[in-house]
Amino acid sequence: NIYGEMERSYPPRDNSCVISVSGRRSSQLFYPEEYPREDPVVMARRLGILPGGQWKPLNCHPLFNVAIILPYRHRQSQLAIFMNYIHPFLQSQNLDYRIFVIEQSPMREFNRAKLFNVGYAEATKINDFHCFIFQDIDLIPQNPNNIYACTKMPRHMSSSVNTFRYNLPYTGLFGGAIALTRKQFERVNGFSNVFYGWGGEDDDFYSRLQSRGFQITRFGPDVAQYYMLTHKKEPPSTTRFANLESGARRYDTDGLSNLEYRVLNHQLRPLYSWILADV
Ligand code: NGS
Repeated sequence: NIYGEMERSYPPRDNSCVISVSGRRSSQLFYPEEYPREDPVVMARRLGILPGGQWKPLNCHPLFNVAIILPYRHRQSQLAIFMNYIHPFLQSQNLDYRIFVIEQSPMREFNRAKLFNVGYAEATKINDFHCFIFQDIDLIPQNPNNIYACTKMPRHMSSSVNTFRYNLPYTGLFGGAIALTRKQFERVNGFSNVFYGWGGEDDDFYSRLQSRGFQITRFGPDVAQYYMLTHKKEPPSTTRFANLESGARRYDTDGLSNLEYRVLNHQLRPLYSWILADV
């Protein structure tokens, strides 16, 4: 029973929301690109989503309070597919949630890890979020039992992705979609800020967790199924191995502790809070 592993955000009380969801089975035939696409304003109104992509159940007390942090640049159609899919998915889990899209300004290479740190920092200014999901927008969770909330241990959520034929490529993979409580995230000083370009930042983060004595957890492969929206592969960064090697020396000095960035723009959009950051 995976639910015994959950770390609740709020104490249970009368009329707490039920966290088990109907066991709709994931299937190999799953094409979220082809779901009917609703206009964001219409969708927000229909589903009762507040400006900035916030929602919580009104007929029961939610058990989980979650910020979903999505780093972003140049993937407009994926973003639309993701939002169209994820709100009904999250609502079926009765979460108190808010979605943040952290867009990196042009010029420098993409820095996924630093954008996660920025998302954490900006979300924390707004609300005392208990749990953070850090994930890529090209990953669509297939199984509604894959609860978008935190577990007692940091959790690798996307261990079963279609592009890997639903296998975990290596034990230390901690990329894609992960869930950590605020406490867990702060304990490791967040992500490293130095990984510009593709690759390695998630491996560094996994080492951070290990160095602080965390064990990670995963749900079973049927629950943890994801569908990856297709796109061109990014060329890997040439500095990633050097950054990984020197990583351990920087765990305490490189991360949330030295995070610097500028917010260039922000908007409460119908389905998410948008933040444009120069990192
Ligand atoms: C490793 C990368 C990780 C990446 C993983 C899966 O090689 O950042 O592949 O990538 N590590 C390094 O480059 C050091 S995937 O096949 O999903 O594109 O997450």
